[in-house]
Amino acid sequence: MLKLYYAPGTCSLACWIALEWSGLEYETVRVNYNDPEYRKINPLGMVPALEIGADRPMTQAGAILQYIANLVPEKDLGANEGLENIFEFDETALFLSADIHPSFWPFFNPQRYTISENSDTIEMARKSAPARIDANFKHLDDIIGDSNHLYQNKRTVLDALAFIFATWTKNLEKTYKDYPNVKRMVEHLKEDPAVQKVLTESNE
Ligand SMILES: N[C@@H](CCC(=O)N[C@@H](CS)C(=O)NCC(=O)O)C(=O)O
Repeated sequence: MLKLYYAPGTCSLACWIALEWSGLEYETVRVNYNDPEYRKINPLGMVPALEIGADRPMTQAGAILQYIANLVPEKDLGANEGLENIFEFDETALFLSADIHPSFWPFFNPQRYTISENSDTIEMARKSAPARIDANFKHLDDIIGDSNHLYQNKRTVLDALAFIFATWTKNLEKTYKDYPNVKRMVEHLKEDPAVQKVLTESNE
């Protein structure tokens, strides 16, 4: 059975939501990413990781999400056929994983972005984050446009990842509610029973 390693509030919850949408059987394991035992699963000590019964666990949220989508083509959670359609999906997936996600890192772990141990300097590193987050959320808003989704006006695993990132803006001066299309997408997803289940169970 598929086994998802997760931590509350993290990008790993997007994989959990995708698993719910997939209808596949799975189990979840809550981890503390500082736990040395978990380093045997993911040497980087990050979530998510997905065990599929193969030699080694899978890592990288974007790749795991696409894997889940590919397991259940009948659920239509991934790219549409055709080179350009696949490109558009990959382009948006990489924007999420390689642009939006890292823009939050100085906000959550500012100490990694300076060699100083001075708390004012660390706080300055943290304050560098919102400008990039804002630029990325403006672009995300444009991608969503007047639909409720990130990709070709249909629900895909990308929506789940964007949803989790949007929840991370809650302690910023500008939250997801300041981006009208993102706000609409988030509100749409908050009505989804799979999303509600994951948000509830991941906090238990
Ligand atoms: N590139 C990885 C990044 C995963 C990642 O940043 N996970 C965060 C939670 S959202 C984490 O495990 N952070 C722990 C840490 O940075 O030590 C992916 O997309 O899966």
